[in-house]
Amino acid sequence: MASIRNIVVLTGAGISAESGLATFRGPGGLWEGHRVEDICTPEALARDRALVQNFYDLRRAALRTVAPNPAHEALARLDREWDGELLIVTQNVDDLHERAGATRLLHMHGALHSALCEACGERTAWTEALSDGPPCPGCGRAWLRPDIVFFGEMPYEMERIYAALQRCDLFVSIGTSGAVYPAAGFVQEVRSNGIQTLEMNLEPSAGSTLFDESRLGPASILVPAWVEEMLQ
Ligand code: BV8
Repeated sequence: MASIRNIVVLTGAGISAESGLATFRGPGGLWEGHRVEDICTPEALARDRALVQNFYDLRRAALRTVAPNPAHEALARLDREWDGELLIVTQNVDDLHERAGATRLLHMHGALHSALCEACGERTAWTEALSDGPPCPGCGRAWLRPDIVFFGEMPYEMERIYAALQRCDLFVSIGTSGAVYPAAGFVQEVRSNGIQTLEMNLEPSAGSTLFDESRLGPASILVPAWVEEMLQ
């Protein structure tokens, strides 16, 4: 680990599971009762705006009922104390990384706590419901949608992510099933540059065999232990 200066950490729904937020593809998962295609696509928003808006209104409201867990706290500690480069790339749309204190962070699939205006393109911090069609703070028109990257839409800040992947010495994946691209392809991207890779997950992800090391177990145990190792 001595030669490690620059780290990229990818997180998925599994890091928030112990905070009480449902993951997507596990039993009782978020998509249960809904087909992903019915909710998380531009076509779904056009076809049944109320269904999609309500789905995200419920999840945005649920943020008030959960708190960061030791895994989020540990990554925030690494953020504070790591003097090399660090970028936390989260697929999650919850605000638990921020609330734990992480700052070197980006949401590649958008955020529940942000709204996007389909009329003027402005993105605004947002905590309330969108179903009742509130006016956009920028242009005043009632075309706000969840600032979420739907399937078929381009994830945010891909240039910045790939630049960080090119520069890093260690790529760590935490709590993701490796089912969704392009995030699931990042490990492949860094392997070709001989970068060290570590996965921490409750069970082997789809890409487990691509990682130099795979630690299985709950993030609230594995992540604090790993951060302790890195900061020694
Ligand atoms: C795009 C929105 C291109 C918010 C989401 C090949 C190449 C490129 C693209 C594709 C491709 N094949 C198909 C595609 C298209 C598609 C895709 O990947 N489809 C999949 C289903 C095959 N990808 C896209 O459409 C992406 N866009 O590619 O654009 C493009 C090019 C040109 C022009 C335009 C576009 C957009 C993808 C983003 C979609 N939005 N979410 C929301 O509703 O939340 S995806 C959704 O899944 C979430 O963001 C979530 O984060 C993400 C991934 O899920 P995970 O986070 O991994 O969660 P999951 O439940 O699956 O797994 C949890 C894991 O945690 C499990 O492994 C479990 O074991 C573990 N776990 C559980 N508890 C714990 C734990 N681990 C540790 N501790 C615990 N306690």
